[in-house]
Amino acid sequence: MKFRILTLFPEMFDAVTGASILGRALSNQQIKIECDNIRAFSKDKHHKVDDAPFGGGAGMVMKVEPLRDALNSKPQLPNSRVIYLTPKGETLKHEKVVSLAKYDELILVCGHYEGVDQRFIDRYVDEEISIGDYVLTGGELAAMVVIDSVSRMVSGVLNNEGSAEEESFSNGLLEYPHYTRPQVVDGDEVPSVLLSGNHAEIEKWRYRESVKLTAERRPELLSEDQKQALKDNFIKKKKRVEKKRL
Ligand code: 4HQ
Repeated sequence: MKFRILTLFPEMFDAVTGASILGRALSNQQIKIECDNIRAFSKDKHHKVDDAPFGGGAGMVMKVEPLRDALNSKPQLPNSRVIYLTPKGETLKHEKVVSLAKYDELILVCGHYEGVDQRFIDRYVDEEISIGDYVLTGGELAAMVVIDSVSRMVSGVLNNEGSAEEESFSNGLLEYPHYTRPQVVDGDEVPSVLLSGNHAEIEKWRYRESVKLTAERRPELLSEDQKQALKDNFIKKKKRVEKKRL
């Protein structure tokens, strides 16, 4: 997977190229990150990349020509997508991350100031993506979120091949809680089922914990079947309590 970034601040991407899993994916050539500095494509003597908005108002708008020339400075791969990061875009979700991982190249356009001239978006951008309902100072952090989340879906990037599948969202649920050594810390114990060695029971426990947590925090993520199963369970438990009372 190749990530090409059009940005005014290429240094910001050092944050993801050096460290941890992405650093390894880069040196293993499973991913590639290339920055093009938009300012280098300004033909203006002051390297101007923005200008005042037509119609008036506060802030500045990024000009079409430097963005267009930065984009066209390299050939686009055949299976490629041009993405503009903006709060107006489709909110990034797990399913979107999975589908973006199918491209050979993602070209991420990072805006600053009030954003970019609409004519650049209309002519060159395939899709607009938002990383959430809040406002950043620029598209760079959003682009890094796309790079990080998409990279870990690229085959071979994660050490543990299963770990992308086991996590939150891959089964549509929030993940069950995790525990590691020691068995007791400050008097707090690990749930005994996890020490039982009974893998069928452990799997059942983890699934129940996932459904419980999802019902509490993100009920909108549960399917109708999962909600019905929770209700049936609740009724069963109530009946058991009533029977004990008799
Ligand atoms: N911005 N998700 C404004 C974002 C953003 C987001 C990027 C700030 C674009 C012009 N991008 N610039 N939220 O807030 O993607």
